[in-house]
Amino acid sequence: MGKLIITAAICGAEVTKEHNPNVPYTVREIGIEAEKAFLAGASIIHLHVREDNGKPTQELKRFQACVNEIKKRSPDLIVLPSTGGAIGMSNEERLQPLFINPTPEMATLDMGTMNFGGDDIFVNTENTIISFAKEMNSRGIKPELECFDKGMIDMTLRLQKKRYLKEPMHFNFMMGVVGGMAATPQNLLFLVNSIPKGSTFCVGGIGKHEFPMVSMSIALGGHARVGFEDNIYLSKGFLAKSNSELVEKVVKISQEFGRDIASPYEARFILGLKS
Ligand code: KMH
Ligand code: ZN
Repeated sequence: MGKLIITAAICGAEVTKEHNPNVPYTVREIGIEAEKAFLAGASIIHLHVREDNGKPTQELKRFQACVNEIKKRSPDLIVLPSTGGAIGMSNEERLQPLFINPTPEMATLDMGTMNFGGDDIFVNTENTIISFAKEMNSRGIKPELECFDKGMIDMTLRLQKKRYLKEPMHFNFMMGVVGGMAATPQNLLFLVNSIPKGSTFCVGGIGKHEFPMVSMSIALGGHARVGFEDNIYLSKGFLAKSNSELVEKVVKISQEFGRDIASPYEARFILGLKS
């Protein structure tokens, strides 16, 4: 089996220091968390950014400052900014990280609208997805296709047929979001069996589902996403002190499965990124 790419989703838009005081907000905190995750084995940082008070923002200036800080500390890392942002943001707000300089190698592309707990709706209409895909294509940015249920894979396949998405495609299956697909082995197998041959995939799970889902992905030849965006606990009742502890845990699991960890250089090769 090929090497494992580890993505660290270090910050997210929803989790706060009230949930875990180690969630990074400031530019410096984000840079340090990314560096620690890199040193532990992550090759991709899935990036959301915050104002110093923790408020999620998609402001280009803030993204640029955070990317500069990350690249200053860990130049090899692949930075994969979010175009999902936070619930309620406009499409224009959400697209700003595509204008980071130099142009990001990858960015998230959320493949459908869904409930997101309580009264929240994460809106991604077909036209929104197409317009985001066009923006990414025109800048040579490889989308990471965020699928929270099977219908989002079907949307992906439709848009790929219409040539809005290029092959080989890279999927991220987020399991266990309230409003998305439950984090069960059967559901994950269904998703993995539904994507075209030659695609790559990564798996993340919310809360207690993070490590079981990631372990399944490792066994199935997929890649792994961990981080405070999805889960703040290292184990039941024990808050992680840093995203790097979550990355270290995946590294151990992967080694038990006999899979080595990809460096950022190797991750670029696996994902077909030009660099
Ligand atoms: N914060 C969620 C509403 C992404 O990064 O593209 C959306 C999200 C997905 O986190
Ligand atoms: Zn995200």
